[in-house]
Amino acid sequence: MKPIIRYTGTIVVTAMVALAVAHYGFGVQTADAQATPPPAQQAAPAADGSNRAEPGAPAGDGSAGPVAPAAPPKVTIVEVSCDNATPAYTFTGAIDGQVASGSVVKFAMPPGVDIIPDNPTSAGLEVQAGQTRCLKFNEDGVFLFHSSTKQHGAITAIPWYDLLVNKEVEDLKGGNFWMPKAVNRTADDSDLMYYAVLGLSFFFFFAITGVVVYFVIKYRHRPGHKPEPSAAHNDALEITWTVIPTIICVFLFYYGWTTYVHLVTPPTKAVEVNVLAMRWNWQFTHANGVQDSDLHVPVNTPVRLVMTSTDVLHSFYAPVMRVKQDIVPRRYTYAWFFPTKPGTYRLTCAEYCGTNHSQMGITNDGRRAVLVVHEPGGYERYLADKAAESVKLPPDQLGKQLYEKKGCNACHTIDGSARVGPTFLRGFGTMVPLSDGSQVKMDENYIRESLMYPQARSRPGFPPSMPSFEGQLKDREIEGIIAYIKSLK
Ligand code: HEC
Ligand SMILES: [Cu+2]
Repeated sequence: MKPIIRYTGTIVVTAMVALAVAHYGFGVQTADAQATPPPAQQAAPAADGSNRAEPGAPAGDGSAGPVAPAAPPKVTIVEVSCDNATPAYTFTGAIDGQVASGSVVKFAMPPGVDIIPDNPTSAGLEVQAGQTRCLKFNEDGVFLFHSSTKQHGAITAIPWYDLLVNKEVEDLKGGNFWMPKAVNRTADDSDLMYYAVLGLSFFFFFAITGVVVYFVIKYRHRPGHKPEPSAAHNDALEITWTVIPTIICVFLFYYGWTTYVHLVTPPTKAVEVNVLAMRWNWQFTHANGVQDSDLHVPVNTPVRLVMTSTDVLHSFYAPVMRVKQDIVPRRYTYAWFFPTKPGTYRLTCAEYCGTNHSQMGITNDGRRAVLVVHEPGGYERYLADKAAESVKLPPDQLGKQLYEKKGCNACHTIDGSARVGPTFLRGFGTMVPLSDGSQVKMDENYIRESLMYPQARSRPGFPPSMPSFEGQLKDREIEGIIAYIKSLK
């Protein structure tokens, strides 16, 4: 037989045998058909005042009239018995802390340290040295206090899901030198591939380099040493260096291929979240209409992302999920994962998308957008509580929230300085100079037009870079933004 036929034949036969062994012997589990069914999508805004309207607090009487009310300070801190309450936190000193609104906090003050409220809002927040009290914080807010030792402190009550969002990301806890930990069930397969290729590379790098060094020394030129004649060929050697690499390549191909197919094929039954990427912010929309700039998902359920962009290429990247997918304007791309562990994880844009690419998803207080995997039941609670929250917000508060959550703050400021776009501070009611030399009054209509058709009028010194928010803001939300800009005097 000609050598060429012999080699090709050996490779083909070895490849087929290896493929058969890989498939029948070690076939990886694919298809997620038997995955835990997703929790019944509850479209439940149910604004039945979750845990806010507490008996202790005077009922907010619902009718928030248009007149600026000099409302009496609400009683928002209520004492409860420590016996039948499970405290979410325990404070043992005069320190700053964040607590979830509606939760019970236990104060166990050591001798010599007591807590004295600083202002009327903090009424009820009194704990004497050596005393133990359980207090319930019913409303969001900042409660200031000082201690007899003149230390100042603040307890901030925020919605429970914001507490999760503010948590430090835990990607690196439990990770290793090569990768952060994996929280996606399918990630095990792709991690295995990574380590297999890495291990093989290490092995061959050191093996080949070692042999090269050894031969260089052993067969170096020296006086009286004759080079040996090269062998024409060596069957045993040739078969070895054909068969072994072929087996390795086939295994890498087989696992790479099946893992890839699994990674890009979402199960049909999954919790779906719509992702809208824009310069420089995320907008995640859930089944019941709740929108957020952080991604909240349930644990032990497949999650499918349907993603698009309003402007340029972005890329969704959640390292703990081992998922990275480009997001392209005017088309949908998909990603899916199966979170296995509740926690707060990193979330970034992995495609250069302009000046503030590295700041994408950053909030006013400098926090980055995160991926929150909820405990069982937490995701449904999040959807309901979040929906209830946006219904009861006053317009300017809603506007402030949108200003941050819709990413206006990536281009605008509220402190008087210009960024990519003009500042909002003291803008309302002023005359705005336009590129064509004319002027326009910044009123409700101008703001609305700027949001819907940003390029309708251009302003000198600012690039026409604002994305259109047409179809992305409800009327209530547009009014909220107007109210917020009005309030910035
Ligand atoms: C990618 C950057 C960018 C983002 C994001 C952005 N804007 Fe703008 N915006 C601009 C620029 C640039 C201008 C000025 C030029 C123009 O009108 O096209 C502008 C103009 C405006 C104006 C007119 C103000 C004036 O003084 O002329 C308003 C109002 C406005 N934006 C509101 C918003 C709101 C509300 C959001 C968030 C929902 C937002 N913008 C998001 C870049 C942005
Ligand atoms: Cu981006």
